[in-house]
Amino acid sequence: MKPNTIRLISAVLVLVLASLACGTSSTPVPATSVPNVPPAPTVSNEAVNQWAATATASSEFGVSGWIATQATGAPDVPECGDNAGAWAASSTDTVEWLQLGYTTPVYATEVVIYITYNPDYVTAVELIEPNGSTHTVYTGHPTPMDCPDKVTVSFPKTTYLVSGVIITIDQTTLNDWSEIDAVQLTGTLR
Ligand SMILES: [Ca+2]
Repeated sequence: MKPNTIRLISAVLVLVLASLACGTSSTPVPATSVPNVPPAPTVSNEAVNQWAATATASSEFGVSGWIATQATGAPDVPECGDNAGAWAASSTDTVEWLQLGYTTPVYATEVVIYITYNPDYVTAVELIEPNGSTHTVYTGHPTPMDCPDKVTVSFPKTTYLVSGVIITIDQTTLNDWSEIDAVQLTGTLR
């Protein structure tokens, strides 16, 4: 082989190798993953548990302790007994009501009443729609129970939104206070 031919072949080989090397490094890597796209906002159908945000009552025993708003928020009475962290009426032998408001209206399925002194004198539980309409979901007679007690009132999911609860207690046969520490509302957003 002539030297010129050898040089020509060598030059071609160098060019081919160089182009292969360049091609390898510059070839775009095909996309193998889909970019993260945030899911469209959806209304969850999971249960929402809420503690009361507001509370009023037919009467209140104290000026800071035992007032209606002591039944807002999560339970904070550590053990059964007469405790200022719960709501108590002004008298011990009356029929009284406690009305609670919740931040997020839900299609309700359950109300749980935390009673930390003299349960269970609950005689009615009503649900309140945002427009003020009320629906009775529980009625009963005063039935003394061990203290403390959670009175759970479950019912088929409402067809209307619920933003409040009214609890009626009957202390006429008790002649002592029946105190409510907290009230949880459970439901779904749709
Ligand atoms: Ca409380």
